[in-house]
Amino acid sequence: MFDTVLIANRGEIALRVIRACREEGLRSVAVYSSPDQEAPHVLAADQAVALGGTTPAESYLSEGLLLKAAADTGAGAIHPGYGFLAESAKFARSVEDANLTFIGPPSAAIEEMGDKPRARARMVTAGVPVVPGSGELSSIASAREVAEEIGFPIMIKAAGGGGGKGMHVVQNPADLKAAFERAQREAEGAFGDGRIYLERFLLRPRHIEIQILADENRILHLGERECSIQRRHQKLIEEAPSPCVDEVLRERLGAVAVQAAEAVGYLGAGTVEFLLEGSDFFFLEMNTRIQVEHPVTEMITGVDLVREQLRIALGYPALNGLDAPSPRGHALECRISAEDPQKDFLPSVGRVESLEIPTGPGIRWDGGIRVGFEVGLHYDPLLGKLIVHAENRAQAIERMRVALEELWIDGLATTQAYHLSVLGEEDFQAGALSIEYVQEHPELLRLVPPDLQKVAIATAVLCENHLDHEASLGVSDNKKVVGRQLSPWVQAGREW
Ligand code: MV4
Repeated sequence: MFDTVLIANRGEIALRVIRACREEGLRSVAVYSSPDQEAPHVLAADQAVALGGTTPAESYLSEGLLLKAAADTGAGAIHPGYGFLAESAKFARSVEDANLTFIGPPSAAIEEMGDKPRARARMVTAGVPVVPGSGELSSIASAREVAEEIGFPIMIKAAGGGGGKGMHVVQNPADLKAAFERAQREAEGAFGDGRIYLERFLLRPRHIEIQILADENRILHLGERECSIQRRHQKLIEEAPSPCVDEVLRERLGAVAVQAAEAVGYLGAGTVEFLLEGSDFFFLEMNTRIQVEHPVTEMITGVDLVREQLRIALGYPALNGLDAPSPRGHALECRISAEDPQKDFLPSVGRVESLEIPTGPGIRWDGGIRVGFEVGLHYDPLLGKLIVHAENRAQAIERMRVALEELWIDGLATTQAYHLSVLGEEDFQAGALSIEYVQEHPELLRLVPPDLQKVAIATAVLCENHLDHEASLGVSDNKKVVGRQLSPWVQAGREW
């Protein structure tokens, strides 16, 4: 049992966990690096411990410092958030060995899912469909044998990879030897583990994932999230439900996801990823953590997934023993990150000069920034997530558009405007999605305004004109127009 949780993370997810702790009556302890001295999560937590250091390795990845901070503050549990140490079986084991609660699955389940060919073999045993492919490949000859059997193109993957790292597509038999050798070399270099395996390469699949919750007695699923809109393995927009999953497919996916979690003795919140090709689906990997996009599931189910993580760790039954609620309406999430779509999504840096967060029915902002905060290059560029919920997908798109037009982050380039162009695009509106969507729609980049400063100036001019106009009408005598009355996006017009 524990009454204090150390949060081994920063940014929006640290704030998200702090709030859930508060609702659950738990004390929260933040940790921070030198550049994060005044970060929002430090101010929000009940207590904060300086780790020192600048790089992640010196701070949020330093297992020794984190365990010491937990001991020093009487924290009985550690929540790893996502990224950093969230999927380190070794860290989870250290936490367990220190007699602390790791808020996540047992370290053995992390380990099992972290080794991809081992996870594949497990899934086959558990009756979970996997992409046709091989086990660990010991030679080019064995690779050739499997490849000829399943047919080209194939994809060579690193056993220790995942999340898009260490993958190589091979189009034809002539390229197999070179690709095999390169994949092995790169896997050894990147993961210190040269083991590789291969799968049939799926063409234009969709990325669908199932949220599960597991307590000591049962495992339940909370439906799917559609995560196909991504770029270089970074998701941009997620939604729930998926526009291509009907109730029958949802129950098939859900049942299989539960089987997958059962097979590794799962506990807590987790996500089972699938690739969907037509109506066929294949297990890809399991993410043994809370995910960035968890809010879309929360919005359509009404379940607080982070609080469920805490409660399951405290020994309560998932959902207090109730059945999974049937989903209601539609939710979208746009990740707002400090990246410049005009510069091939190059990370941008700067001080947040002004910040206006949209509000209203069905609008949620999970953010990790405030005015005055310096966004540097040390960490992931995610600034916050704009999430909406509405009765149906079309209304959710409209709600998101209006919310995005209201959001105002001044001081650095963000992905905000790119999201607006996606929302207006017809394939997106029709739900015609695949993991190739962003690549297949290069025109969306040209719809992004070239320079937000210009929009700001245009707004200022419009405000001036507005003031002049009011003055000429004599209506401004007893009131002062300050700032903008409408979103600068709207004022400057939508034709960039
Ligand atoms: C694949 C695939 C096509 N065929 N496997 C990328 C992340 C990692 N989890 C597995 N990934 C893929 N595996 C086969 N057999 C295409 C991808 C893939 C992808 C998957 C999910 C979301 C985005 C993606 C982007 C590019 C490639």
